[in-house]
Amino acid sequence: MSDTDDLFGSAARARPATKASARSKTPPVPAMASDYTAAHIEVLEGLEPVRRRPGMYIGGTDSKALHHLFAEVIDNSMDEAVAGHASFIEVHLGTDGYLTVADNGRGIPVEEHPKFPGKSALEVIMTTLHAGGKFDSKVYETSGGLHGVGVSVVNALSDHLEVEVARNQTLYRQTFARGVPDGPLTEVGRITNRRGTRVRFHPDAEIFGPAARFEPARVFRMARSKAYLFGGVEIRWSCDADLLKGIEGVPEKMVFRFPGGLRDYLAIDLEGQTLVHPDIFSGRIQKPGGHGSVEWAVAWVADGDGGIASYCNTIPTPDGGTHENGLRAVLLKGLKDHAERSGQGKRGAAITGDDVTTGCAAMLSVFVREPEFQGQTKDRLATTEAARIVESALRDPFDHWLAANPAQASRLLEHVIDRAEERLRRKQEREISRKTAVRKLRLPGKLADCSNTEAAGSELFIVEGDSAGGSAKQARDRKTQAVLPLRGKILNVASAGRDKLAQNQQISDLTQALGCGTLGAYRDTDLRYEKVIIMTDADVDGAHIASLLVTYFFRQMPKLIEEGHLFLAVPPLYRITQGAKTLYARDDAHKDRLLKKEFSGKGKVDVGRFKGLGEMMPAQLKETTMDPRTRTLQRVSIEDAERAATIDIVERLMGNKPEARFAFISEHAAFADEDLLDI
Ligand code: 0RA
Repeated sequence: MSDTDDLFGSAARARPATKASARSKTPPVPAMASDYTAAHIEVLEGLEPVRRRPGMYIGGTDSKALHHLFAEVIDNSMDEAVAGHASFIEVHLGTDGYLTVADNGRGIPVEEHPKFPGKSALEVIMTTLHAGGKFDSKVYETSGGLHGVGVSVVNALSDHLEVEVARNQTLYRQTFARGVPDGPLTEVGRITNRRGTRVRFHPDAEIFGPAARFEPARVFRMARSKAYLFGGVEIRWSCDADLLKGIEGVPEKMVFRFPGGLRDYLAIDLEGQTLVHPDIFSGRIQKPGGHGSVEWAVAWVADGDGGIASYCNTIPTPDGGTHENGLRAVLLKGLKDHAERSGQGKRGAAITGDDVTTGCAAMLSVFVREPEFQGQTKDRLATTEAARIVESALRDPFDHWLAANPAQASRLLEHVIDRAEERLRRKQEREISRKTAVRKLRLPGKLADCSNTEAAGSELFIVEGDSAGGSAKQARDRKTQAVLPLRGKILNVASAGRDKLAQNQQISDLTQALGCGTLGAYRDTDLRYEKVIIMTDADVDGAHIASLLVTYFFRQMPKLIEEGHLFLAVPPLYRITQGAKTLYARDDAHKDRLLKKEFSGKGKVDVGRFKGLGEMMPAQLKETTMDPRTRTLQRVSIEDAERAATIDIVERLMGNKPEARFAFISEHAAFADEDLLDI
């Protein structure tokens, strides 16, 4: 339409507001700034709620809310452009923190507002809540403004805002501070080379905090998205160079123009990527008034994840929502139907929505009335109607697209079925590996493991009998010490055959607890403990069990001994008490030495002999045998083990003198110095 002639034809209406008012029967608008006191109060009352509760209008006072101001201002210009009145929009971000949005549209009307005598329409729009859309719904219907709260909110939350309108070959200007006019709308002069509206504003630090700044990259992306969401509108971006230091991907100047809308943007975005099919599936269903409109562009990339970028009323919805669900559903249904039609129904049945959308690069834009957003950041569309709108809009076009390109449709179907089969295969693999992991980690039920998962610093106590096992479990440091009780005598490894060995519960418990494997399969790195400590009673049976165990290690995992991991605990045989003094002796010789050296003739000396570990109090067991600070450990050398493994030694150990065991060990053990502490 020929806007200028129609709208600015009347010379009278082309005059500034003051003169226009003079011509009308309403009182003139005051011309002096000082006369604006009344207006101040009125405006303050009108916009005060916005300043008092900004969150109610722009969703908060954080960076997202701050950038919402930009959306609000550019949306007004977008409306003008979408309506065909403006052909470009300029966006400029300055080092001074001001953001400028200008268009070459009709310009905000400057004439006296019919409902506010003496005030220009511009001033009413800038200072009255909700005045933007309601000014004259026939002429001024918002598109992006579907969600708009009006430019007056931006005005209220800016410490300074300036509007310039080039209209009727005249340039007008009005400035505001926190929503209050600094003075009336003034006529700056004649202008013939320009028309339209220019809004320049600076967000109020009182509202957004002293550090609040527009982020160049964010404003850049928002401006660009407006350009592809309203294909054909040209947006000219510029930003002061100083603001772009250290910021990548944001140029000082750039012109956005996507005549093909989302399709054009997606094509540029996917440049250099291989598509499964050559043609982007795209379309647009436009409803009068914008409500219920949908635009989409969809492609599948051969490698890579793709991704869906969706918008509702030009607001990005990075967390998806109902509109994306609608897209997923319609693509899934379309492909499954196509599989059916092409005799692939069975394979197609396995396809899920995720199979269709992984590798799918899509842009989706919907317009609905009063959209509802959900989630912490309100980044997900909740309006159920949107799913239906998208589905019904895309159903036929997608079927047609598939039918019209049989070759690429079958390539796409193959690709999606591949995804489904790959997903099922992976799921199967995961299940198998979980099972093996469980098997690998399955520990014997009797094992009281330590909480430390590292081998370094961990110890396993192999304990004879359940009662000693119980004491040991109480005496241990559960962080670093594990306890495995073995019931009764373990199998004589020397005489047992392979099969018998494998079937023996005690042996298999032990092997599992150690985790390192046996013989050729032994892996020192898989050993779950740094020290393996055999802890048996200081009697004949205990000695026998110890020698059987040492023999087992010697035969099945000699490396464990060679690497110095195997130890014998040295529990005491005697407790000697005199008054408050208690000492423990590990054998007869030790007892005699202690009695001579440590105990005087004064008072009764009591010498008690432990029958077994189970007889000791946990605290005693801890102090005498398990606590690294007070215990004695004997490291078993490979030579010791070799001797233990020979029958005659075993017989000797099985003899009636338990002390012989210690004599044997003392003779042959390679002591670990750090552990050698006399009790
Ligand atoms: C109301 C009516 C008309 C235009 C506008 C508002 C308008 C607002 C903005 C905001 C930014 N740029 C804008 N451009 C136009 C048209 C009716 C008329 O000209 O009388």
